[in-house]
Amino acid sequence: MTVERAPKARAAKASSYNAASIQVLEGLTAVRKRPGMYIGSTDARGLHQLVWEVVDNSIDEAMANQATRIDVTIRGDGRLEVVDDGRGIPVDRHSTGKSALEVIMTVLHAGGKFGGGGYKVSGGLHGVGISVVNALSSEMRVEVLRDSKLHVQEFMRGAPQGAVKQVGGTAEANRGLDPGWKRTHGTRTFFHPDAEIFETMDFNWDTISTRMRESAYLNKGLWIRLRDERTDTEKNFFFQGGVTSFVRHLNRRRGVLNSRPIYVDRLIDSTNVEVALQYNDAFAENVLAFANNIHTIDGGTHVAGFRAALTSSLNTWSRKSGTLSEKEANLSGDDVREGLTAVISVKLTDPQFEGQTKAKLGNADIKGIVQNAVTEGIVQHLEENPADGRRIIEKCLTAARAREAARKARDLVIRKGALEGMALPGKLADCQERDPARSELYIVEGDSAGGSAKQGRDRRFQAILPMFGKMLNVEKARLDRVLSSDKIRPLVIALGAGIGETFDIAKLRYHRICLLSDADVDGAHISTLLLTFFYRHMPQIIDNGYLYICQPPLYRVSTGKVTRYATSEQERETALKELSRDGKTKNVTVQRFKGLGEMNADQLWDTTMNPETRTLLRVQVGTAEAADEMFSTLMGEHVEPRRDFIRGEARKVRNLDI
Ligand code: 0RA
Repeated sequence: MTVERAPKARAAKASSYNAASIQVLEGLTAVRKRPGMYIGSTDARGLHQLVWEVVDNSIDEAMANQATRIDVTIRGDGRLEVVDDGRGIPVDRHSTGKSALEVIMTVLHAGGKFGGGGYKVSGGLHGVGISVVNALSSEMRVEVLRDSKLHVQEFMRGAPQGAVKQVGGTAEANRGLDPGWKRTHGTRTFFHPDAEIFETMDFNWDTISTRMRESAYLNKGLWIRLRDERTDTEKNFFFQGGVTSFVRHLNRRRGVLNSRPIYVDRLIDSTNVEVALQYNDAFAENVLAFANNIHTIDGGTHVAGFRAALTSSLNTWSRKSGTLSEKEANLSGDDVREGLTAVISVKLTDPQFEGQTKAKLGNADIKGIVQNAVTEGIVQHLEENPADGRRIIEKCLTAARAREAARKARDLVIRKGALEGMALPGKLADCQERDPARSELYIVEGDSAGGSAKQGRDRRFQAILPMFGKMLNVEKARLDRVLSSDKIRPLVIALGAGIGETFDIAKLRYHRICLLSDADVDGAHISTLLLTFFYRHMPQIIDNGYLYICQPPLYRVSTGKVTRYATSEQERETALKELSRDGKTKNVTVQRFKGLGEMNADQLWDTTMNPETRTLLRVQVGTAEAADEMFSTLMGEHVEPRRDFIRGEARKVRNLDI
């Protein structure tokens, strides 16, 4: 690892101001040299991380009850603007002789806010600091309105272009803002990401909009306005219902059991617990948990408290109301979570984030606090709405019976030894390699394509599993049906890692699982079904980045001597021009592959399977909500929302069909 060093011997003897400056530059230079260490990557994800860094600071002000509104604007000139009516970044002189503003903008991790009263965010995923945004922006401008004075400081690639200046008052600070918004204090930030750093400079409306919507749900009463000057669009997010609105939104394309979500909003000691839950008529569990607005994807004590409350209060209520007879066994945790959509949001003064990803809440006392609040909320709701209770318990009982059936089906398969990998399916052409890290499985649609793939592959490390015929829609099916499907069972056996509660990623036989299907509607449909299967039943495979989609070509453009393959019409045109230009022979032929079956073994190898030349798309799941929504809409029971979704969001569907 190389680290650029400032001339430290001299720096130590220089004045403290210079020493401090050099340290500052060292810090920001480190960020510019290794941006990935601070924002994860320099692709679209990293670019948007800059947006979250700035907006999260404003949201922290809202969480501390200091800000009521945030305006985010994607400017036509490539800058992003964020305005809030929070306290404003402090501008007074700091012990280093610089303004607090300059320190916050130029020193890594100089957060240090919320001395008292508010919820601070410590050790979480977010909060590498606004100075990181500054270091990675070709230009940044911060305007602070405090005590009716407007203070401005500008930066280039992290370096201040002069000290903070006082340049006016309230009128100047609010110039260009919504005329109805008369701020008396707040922060306004503009930044232009540095083109030397980022692979893309394109702020994505959908990405930012989804995140702003989520932030508005988690901070009820906060108004977030998002605008895009490039397209002249605007969206406003404001949810008086808080996480109740969030849950309704998540379930909006599904049939629901309790039309009014069960809602809890309690302040206990200094911890705020806000929870909403609503059952739908599908099977998946969708519980989103947040601590101080941070999405705790690995759960933690708040989720543990919620689960304990749900299981025990539903059992208690169902016994008391007679919905569950004395003879019947208690409902299990799994039974009460089928078809459950819930959002858990806790706000606490000193959150401890644990685990490798720091995405798990560790504060032990939160479990009991959440458990008490949620128990009380559920009991009260069911007493007031017994019909909701009966529908929910009925659903849990169905889940319990189905689980029993699934267990029997699974035991049957396990007894046969199949899931242990002892009897690999006959259709599988396995590879010689035994190290999963070097083994690839191609799941190929259609028998003839399967044949070409078997001939064309490198059998040392590539295995082929052909699949054909109608595949089961796993979104609609429970594990017992999934396991008895003769399309899915060979796949589960070939993968070797089991399924459901017994799934063990360590036993997975291939670390590259490649979906290969025709580039047409049917192919896309099969890919979608397989993606849904992996997402619902083996999400760890996606999480580990083991799932890929192949990119077979659509066209072959050839002069007889030279051959080019194209995966789009644009590529076909380019290849055609290129070959007609240098080709002295005039006969350029264009062949359109209608399906994989039309390619011979060599062509399939050259274009799609050869690691040297192929393109594989790695499947990534964006936010859990987005993925869940997409799958439930595309594969679920309700036709209407699917039609609306496909019409309204054709772009997302295309992404899914890749
Ligand atoms: C440090 C201390 C305080 C607020 C902030 C930073 C702050 C930062 C940003 C970034 C965007 N908007 C912001 N709003 C506030 C607390 C100030 C105080 O106690 O007066």
